[in-house]
Amino acid sequence: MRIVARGGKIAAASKAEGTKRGHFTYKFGFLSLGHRIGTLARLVLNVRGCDHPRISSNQRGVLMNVNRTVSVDAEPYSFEFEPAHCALLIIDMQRDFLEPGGFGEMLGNDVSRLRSTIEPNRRLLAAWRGEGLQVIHTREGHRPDLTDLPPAKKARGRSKTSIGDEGPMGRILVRGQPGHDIIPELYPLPTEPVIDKPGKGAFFATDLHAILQSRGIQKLVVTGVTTEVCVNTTVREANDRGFDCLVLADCVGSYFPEFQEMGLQMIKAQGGIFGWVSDSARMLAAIGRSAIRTLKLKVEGHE
Ligand code: C5J
Repeated sequence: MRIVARGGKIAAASKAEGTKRGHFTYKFGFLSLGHRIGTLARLVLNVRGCDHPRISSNQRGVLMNVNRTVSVDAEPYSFEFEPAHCALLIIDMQRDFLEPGGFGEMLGNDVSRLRSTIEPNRRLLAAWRGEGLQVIHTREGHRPDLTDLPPAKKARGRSKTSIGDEGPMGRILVRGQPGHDIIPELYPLPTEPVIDKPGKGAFFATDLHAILQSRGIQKLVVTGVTTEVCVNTTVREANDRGFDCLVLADCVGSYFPEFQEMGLQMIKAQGGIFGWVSDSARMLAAIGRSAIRTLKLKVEGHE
């Protein structure tokens, strides 16, 4: 199937080579024919006369060729990924860490410090979903009977209330309690896996690795809280398992400004010893560029 623009209208022409590698039909094989034609029609009609970086992901629809390489300006050097093999991994954006009365506050932290991460994550998530790319969420927490809670973790901090105790948002850091849930702004869609993890790293005692392998994911864009604890631990675990990780600085947060700074430095230092660091603006620009490039090639008949 070749889609071409003619006089502002879309014409679709069947071709014998329609399933060839690199061809539109092949690359969008998971979409129905009607959806593909409708999507490209919307794309062409929307993009004509638009300044491309300003096209919102809703306007664009499923624009990105999922097998094309996207290049994001990052440190220590550009991060490149094929959208089909990359997932957005959002770490622990739970009420227990971001709202008063939860685990974060119980440990003596000012939870308002994490709230600046919500809006960049929300915009990124909308764009990512708009392109039909993969999203995975994690939550830190424990079984209601606390059998997966190491006594050392329960005792740590020596605070009056600890994990499993009753708080204003239910039992602290316990699965199924209101505080354990993800904040409404970033709430997972039913199609997005949610990894419940008992530890700081998202690979420890979870099926995250199996999910990434079964979905052919090799690279991760990592966001969430907190930068130096669960984000860093997960990036290190992922790195040791052979995944490339890009951390977006404005989409990760810490209760401590100095840990935010050093948590990011530690990832990208020494030539990217654990991964790459960029920000949501540079990622959104890269997604926009890739979508437009794909569209131009299609309209010009190169794909
Ligand atoms: C912490 C986390 N900070 N999600 N957990 O205990 O980073």
